Amino acid sequence: MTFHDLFASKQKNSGSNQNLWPVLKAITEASVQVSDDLNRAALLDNFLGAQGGKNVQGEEQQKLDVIADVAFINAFKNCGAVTGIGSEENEDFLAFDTEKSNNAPYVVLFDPLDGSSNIDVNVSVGTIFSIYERTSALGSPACLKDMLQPGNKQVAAGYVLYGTSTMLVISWGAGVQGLTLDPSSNEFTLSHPDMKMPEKGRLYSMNEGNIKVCESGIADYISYCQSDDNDYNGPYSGRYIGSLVADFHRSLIKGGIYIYPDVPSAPKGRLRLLYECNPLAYIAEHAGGLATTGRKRILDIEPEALHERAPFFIGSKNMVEKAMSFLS
Ligand code: AHM
Ligand code: MG
Repeated sequence: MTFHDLFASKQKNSGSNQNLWPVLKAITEASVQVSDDLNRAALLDNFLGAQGGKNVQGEEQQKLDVIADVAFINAFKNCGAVTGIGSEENEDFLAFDTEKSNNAPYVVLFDPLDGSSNIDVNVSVGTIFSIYERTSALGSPACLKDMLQPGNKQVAAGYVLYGTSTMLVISWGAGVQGLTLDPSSNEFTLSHPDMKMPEKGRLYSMNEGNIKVCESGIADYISYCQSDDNDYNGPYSGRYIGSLVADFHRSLIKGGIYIYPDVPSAPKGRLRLLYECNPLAYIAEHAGGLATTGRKRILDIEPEALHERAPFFIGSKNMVEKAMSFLS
């Protein structure tokens, strides 16, 4: 079943978000282009390596970060249903501010290419996106308030994983659907209907280089995972790709936990609330999983800034609850 047919069949029953399709179509079009760029990057001039600039968070931008950012911005601008966007790669949000876009109902927050330190080494990366209805009046340009909504207001969210195949995992409130890109037709086709995250698992995912500098409860939880004295009576397996989308996708399918706590080099956590934590938290919860800061639900945080960060514990419900029980 194609993405369009899937969306149409689910909408028939719910009737909500009727105008969402152009936004979802824009995501598929840009991600097909990015997928193609990633596949051929090493063969093309000027696709691999650093761009030579830093983004607003002081991180080195890769050429493909910028190429992906432009692809998604253009797709959203042209789709007619998005009034403005916020992106990891741009300091300020962008109001498209045309007559048509000022009357468009949605804003999108996104990380165009997550895990970009993995591009040059041919390891999976992803795009993460979050869609909201605007709060400002139709007829006006998008404003910052449209962007700073809590995750519990998302109307759709998801990610594209550029892995051994390219997959779109998405929810618009009707379960979590996984679609695989068929390269022969460039169509996303339903491959993983109604995805559910196992309630528990035996895989943990964390940059363990940070274990000695984060709060002691985290080291205690990781020791629990590694001990004979846990719910499996033997060590879990550690798995860390360093691409959030890929690490999360594994947990979604097999069961597991991903942790990025606050650390001295990132005192509020490394991951960005609006376009990394919220969309994945939305997917996790719709699949039966859990996402918290270690202390509170991610989706209930009232954001204050476009690029704000949060500590992130996400994955199988029982595992996240267990990890949280180690924090004082
Ligand atoms: P990015 O958006 O600049 O790629 O940063 C986010 C990435 C995540 O994909 C990944 O989980 C994390 O940063 C890795 O951080 P670290 O290298 O500190 O383990
Ligand atoms: Mg990112």
